[in-house]
Amino acid sequence: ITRRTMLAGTGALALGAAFHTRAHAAEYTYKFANNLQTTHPLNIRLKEAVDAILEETGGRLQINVFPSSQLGNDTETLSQLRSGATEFFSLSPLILSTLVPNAAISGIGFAFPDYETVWKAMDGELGAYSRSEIEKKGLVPMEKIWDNGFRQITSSSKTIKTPEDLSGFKIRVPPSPLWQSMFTAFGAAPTTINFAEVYTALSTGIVDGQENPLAIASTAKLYEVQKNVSMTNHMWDGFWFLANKRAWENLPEDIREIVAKNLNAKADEQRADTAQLNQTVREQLTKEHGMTFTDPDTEAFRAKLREAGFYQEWKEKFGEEAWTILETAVGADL
Ligand code: X2X
Repeated sequence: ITRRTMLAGTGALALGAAFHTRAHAAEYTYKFANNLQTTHPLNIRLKEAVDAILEETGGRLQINVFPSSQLGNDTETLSQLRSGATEFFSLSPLILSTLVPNAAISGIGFAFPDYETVWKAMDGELGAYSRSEIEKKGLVPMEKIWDNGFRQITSSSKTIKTPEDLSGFKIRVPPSPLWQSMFTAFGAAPTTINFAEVYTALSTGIVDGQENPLAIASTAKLYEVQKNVSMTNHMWDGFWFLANKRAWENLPEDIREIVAKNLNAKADEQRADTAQLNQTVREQLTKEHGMTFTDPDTEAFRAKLREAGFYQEWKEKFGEEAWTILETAVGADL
């Protein structure tokens, strides 16, 4: 072999190696969709998780996060998850209930008195029951649910002090029969709108109010279109981290273990962040964004649901097994 051929060969090898390194694409490239702003603790911790997963899989699994409903609204993205067009999606149990009816069991009004009871239930039998219902419908839930928080009612003008103040109140609710049922039981006029369209619906006056944890009122800048907050704590809500079954099983076992380990580990950090934010952001919403807070008698709202037959209706819908698991988890008859 002449000297020139050897040099050419070495050059080609070097170029090839450089090309391979530069163009090294992950073996698996998956999408993770969610409906929250990049500033929400869910996206902050999720970014850390996907970076750790890329690192620990040696670059084999790249998960690209699409926040703020970039791939579509919640209803559309749930369809994408089912078809495999999107491989991962974080979704409220109540919106998921359009596919998995009994997943909404964790959203029963006033079921959880505090976060201690929430996590004991969701990391215990109630969470296991919910995940088994989700798996029956062909989706793969990660073990630990992430936190959304206790939901509060906001309005553009009206102060919500008593259940009677909700009479005829034009309130947006997420796409879920349980939300529709709850606010109908309150005597309000609920309108189903996906979260991606909420800010516009409030700013144009299509609805006068909405309900969400304070962390979302802050990160979604709802304070720009809402003036009052009524701390009803009417429901705890979370985000199941869901995978498309085919996409999940397409991953080698060692990669699946790394994904589950990191997502479940970050759940604990996100729960702490979100609870803290829901605690501290009230002062910021008041002082920096001029929101007015009301701390109503929440028992009056709970009594209104009972009088309207809300608990009886949902006990019948969910069935004895699920209802018993819920009442055992919260340590009370609802
Ligand atoms: O749609 C909402 O209000 C939100 C963001 O809280 C949920 O995903 C249920």
